[in-house]
Amino acid sequence: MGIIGDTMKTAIITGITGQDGSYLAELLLSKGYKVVGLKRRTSLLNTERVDHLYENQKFHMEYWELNDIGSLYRYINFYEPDEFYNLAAQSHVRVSFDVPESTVDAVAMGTLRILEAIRNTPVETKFYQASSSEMYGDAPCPVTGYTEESRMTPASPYACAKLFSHNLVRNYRESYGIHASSGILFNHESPRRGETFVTRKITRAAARIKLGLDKSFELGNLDAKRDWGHAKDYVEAMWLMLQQESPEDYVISTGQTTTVRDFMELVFQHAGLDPYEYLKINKRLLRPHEVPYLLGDSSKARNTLKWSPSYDVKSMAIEMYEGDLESIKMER
Ligand code: NAP
Ligand code: F7E
Repeated sequence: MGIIGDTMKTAIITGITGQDGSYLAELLLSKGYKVVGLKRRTSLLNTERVDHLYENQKFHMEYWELNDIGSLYRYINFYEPDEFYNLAAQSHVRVSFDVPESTVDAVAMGTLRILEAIRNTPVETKFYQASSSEMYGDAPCPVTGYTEESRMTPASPYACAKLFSHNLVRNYRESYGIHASSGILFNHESPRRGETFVTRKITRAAARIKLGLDKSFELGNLDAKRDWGHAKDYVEAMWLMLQQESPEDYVISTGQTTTVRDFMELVFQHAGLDPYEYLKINKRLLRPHEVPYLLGDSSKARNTLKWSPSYDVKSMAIEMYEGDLESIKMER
């Protein structure tokens, strides 16, 4: 009889060095999985988010890139994964306007390459695709939030490529019977969030100003609204999707939306600071096409997966600020 923490399952995770990859690896290892993380070669190691996992005998790392087909077949044949989580991507929306070709190749063609490898190897592998709320773009939002059925009008190269992959997952599921699911995840953050995403920019800026290290910080559009959740909660939903008998797509969100301005004020107020004494608006941080409003309706995931978030935006923001304050103090 299988018990929690004693599964014989193997999972491959792409994007292991990223925010979500690290939390998902922790979750799966705690359930007893063998976890194989796929990482691209970088001139600096870039494994800070997973360094603490190396001592676990069930954690393995292999080199790979989203455009490397041969290695995919090799790892799938060798490790025979029960589950494959595709989290790798050039995930910065603003940057995707600067480097559209490599972003689209990695996000769109990268997914196609993995699905083809799963289809053409004799290994039964369940597949998870990291879809995104950016796919809705500026489509009209229902009062209760976007659902799995809402219209999608992506507004960046990143979002167009994610929508291509999203459609491809459905197509491979229907055409070849692959257990492939997409999680339409709304923004999720954590102390491990990349430093150029707006929440982490704000919590780091507040911490550095609090410690007297900086006298100002820059932002772009303060009016955009996002449905912000915590990455730890969201990787749980990824795993739940692959435990279902039939593969389907699910919106994962908190159901609460907040402006960048309100998020900034919340963090600075917690720090005992007035943000407007330090804030500079930099037009270079605006996007050629902004997504103004995102709110998700995750009723399907709540009902079917029995998933619900444990953090709200305030508890998450405070955890991020306190995390930054501590780590900057330690660095000093
Ligand atoms: P992240 O922190 O930016 O991590 C992205 C990962 O992809 C990193 O491990 C990165 O490697 C890897 N990667 C990028 N380009 C690659 C390439 N060409 N070949 C191989 N690996 C490559 O992103 P995240 O926040 O964890 O998000 C995980 C996934 O969910 C992404 O697909 C993202 O688009 C999607 N998503 C995120 C959110 C969110 O709010 N966080 C919401 C919806 C969907 P390096 O460390 O070497 O750069
Ligand atoms: O921007 C505004 C910006 O870069 C949020 C990715 O994980 O979530 C993320 O994409 C909002 C936007 O995240 C700055 O204009 C203002 O309206 O933190 P962000 P994002 O673009 O929503 C989705 C779901 C993903 O799938 C992506 O992978 O904040 N904003 N001032 C700013 N944004 C940034 N980055 N920097 C600023 O200075």
